[in-house]
Amino acid sequence: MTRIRNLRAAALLLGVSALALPAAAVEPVVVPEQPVFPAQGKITYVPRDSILEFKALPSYKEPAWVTEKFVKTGKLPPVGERLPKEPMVFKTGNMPDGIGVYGDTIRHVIGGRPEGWNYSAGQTQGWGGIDIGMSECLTRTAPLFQVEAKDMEPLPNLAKSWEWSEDGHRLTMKLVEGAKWSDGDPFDSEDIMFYWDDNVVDSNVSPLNGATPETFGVGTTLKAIDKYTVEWTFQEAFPRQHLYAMAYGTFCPGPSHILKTKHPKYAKTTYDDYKNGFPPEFLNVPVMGAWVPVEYRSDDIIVLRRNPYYWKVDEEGHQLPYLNEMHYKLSTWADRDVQAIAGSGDFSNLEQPENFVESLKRAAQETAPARLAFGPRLIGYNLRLNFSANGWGEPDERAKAVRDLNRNLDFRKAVTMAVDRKKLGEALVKGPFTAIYPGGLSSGTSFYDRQSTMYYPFDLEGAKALLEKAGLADTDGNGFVNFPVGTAGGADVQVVLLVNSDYGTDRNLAEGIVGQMEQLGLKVVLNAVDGTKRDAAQYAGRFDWFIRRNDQDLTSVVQNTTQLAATGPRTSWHHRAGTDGSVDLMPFEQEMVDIVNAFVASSDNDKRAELMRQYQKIATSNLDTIGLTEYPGALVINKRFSNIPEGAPIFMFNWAEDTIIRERVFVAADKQGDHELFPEQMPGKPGDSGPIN
Ligand code: BQZ
Repeated sequence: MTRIRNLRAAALLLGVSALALPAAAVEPVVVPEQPVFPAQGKITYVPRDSILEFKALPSYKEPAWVTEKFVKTGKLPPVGERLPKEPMVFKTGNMPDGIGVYGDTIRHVIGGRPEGWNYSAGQTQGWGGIDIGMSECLTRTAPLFQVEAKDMEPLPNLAKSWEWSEDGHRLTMKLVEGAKWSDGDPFDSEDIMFYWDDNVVDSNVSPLNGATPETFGVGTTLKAIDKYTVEWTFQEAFPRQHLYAMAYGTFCPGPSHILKTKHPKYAKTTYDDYKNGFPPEFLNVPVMGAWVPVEYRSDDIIVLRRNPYYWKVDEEGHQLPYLNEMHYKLSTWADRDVQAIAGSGDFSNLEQPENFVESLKRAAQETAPARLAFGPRLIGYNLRLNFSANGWGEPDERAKAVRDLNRNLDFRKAVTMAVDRKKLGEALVKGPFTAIYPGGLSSGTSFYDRQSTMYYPFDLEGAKALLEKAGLADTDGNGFVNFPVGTAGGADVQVVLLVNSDYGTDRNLAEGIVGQMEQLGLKVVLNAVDGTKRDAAQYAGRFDWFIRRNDQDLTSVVQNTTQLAATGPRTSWHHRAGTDGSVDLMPFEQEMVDIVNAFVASSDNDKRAELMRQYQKIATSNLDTIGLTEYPGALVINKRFSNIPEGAPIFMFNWAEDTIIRERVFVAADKQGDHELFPEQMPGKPGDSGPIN
């Protein structure tokens, strides 16, 4: 690099434009060490089997008011008949504050809005933990943050056990036996097969969080053996990796007895009727989760009440959850931070750096109602370029021309070298939080290897030379490069940047990119829409570039692994199948696909670590994504709650709403507030207008 700089300096002295010099073949360097950030809270690693088990207990308990007002009046069967033969038992030894007591609620604040309850058909319930609390999935991974790598395997959940065939191509799964939906309807393999056949495999339906058949391995099949047994068949042998995909959010079955009434395969309806058939006003929708939605006030609040058939207990036989109620105040993500810190809300994932300093100041005061603990640097943002050149998202001539540029490595190098990541990070928050992040795996994941993480340092002049090498020049002298004559009319290159307007951080990063690309001579315009519209546009391929906060694939590798590359027609975030059904992979992308598939098929930890080093080098050298910044998040939770695991990260295998295991969180009797809005009430029947007394 020095040689090139000297040449440029000489050229400038001679009055020769540095641009006239042939752009050097710019090679990346190893990303610099990040400033150390001391994550607060110490994780105590525990054996995987010390968290929970399935077994019958001699007796079971429930809140006294449930017995008095619902069992003795015949509205509910006795608690023992509402539980499965062998309920899930949370082990006291893994509960930081032990056996809890009933009462109180968690007052969440969320920035999303519910489209409806049909998670299986891709509707969001507003995020912020509401879908996590209502949906139970075959396996569970979020609590694994406390389990060492050598002991790592997803926890049983709706699938209470599983067994591999001799040759490793078949996995037989036993479901929890005798569990019921919150309306008393039996849970069994019919629910599993409806989710698989009629929501994942049926290409007319796209479940929330993007499950496709390839999420579980190309060619994978699933069938029911009996009411409580299903059998997976895989092309690879022993692809243990797929057990992670059976956790939240890719294998969380819905209530088939309700959903089938609107699914075109079983009713005279359209797929739109099916997706939109259970609007937020359809209350008491049956769930397997701990709380049932009983109240919805648009733009105000969603209230959920305890599920009378919840299939989990503590070691003394108390049916969970301890908390009777759950609130989701419909506000903004920034307000979630403010309310959690102020004490009018109870929980936040502090994930927008713009709120860090104020939150830290308030939480440091003696009187602060909430505790705040930072975890490792696991929140990261990438700029993702649409790589599809065969029609994904039906691009017009301009968009097609932009995608051709996106597929040009010199163009991607120009873009990445024009990004001043130090400035981007400092614009969000000053201090030791943000770090240069070139893209690829998060520095907080156990698979991260800095030596394999390649980085093109900020170099605006070098970037301009590469833009010229990519065939772009400012032919009309207005400061922005133009398409070559004959392409998109030789107009200014204009790139539309899709961004989620629900977050200040997303918007600030996007505005930073617009400004820095202007310095490069590239015109970027924002398309800022709310999260639901952002997701819809992204899934449909209707974008040139988009900014996305990292998902579990980059922060844990083992969760959502197939999203690390275009391993299937609909797995990558920025490159999916075009109109001919194929994904027009570039050579480096094919290498990434092969590495990810080899990772999934391997159970050898050393080999898996080596494969991820190879992945990281190829992904960052070829700029599969253009990293922007990375920083730690902090869990903010009201001090009255007990059983919050120390060191719980806000994001790793999943978000903290899952990681803290809310169904065993409680409030000691002397700390309970009168926050319940429907005290001593229970969910009604599906479609009822509210809870019942
Ligand atoms: C956490 C999370 C729980 C989705 C969502 C939201 C959607 C995305 C992402 C996060 C919100 C909160 O994240 O920001 O802290 O509570 O809900 O689900 O950003 O727009 O599509 O991937 O998880």
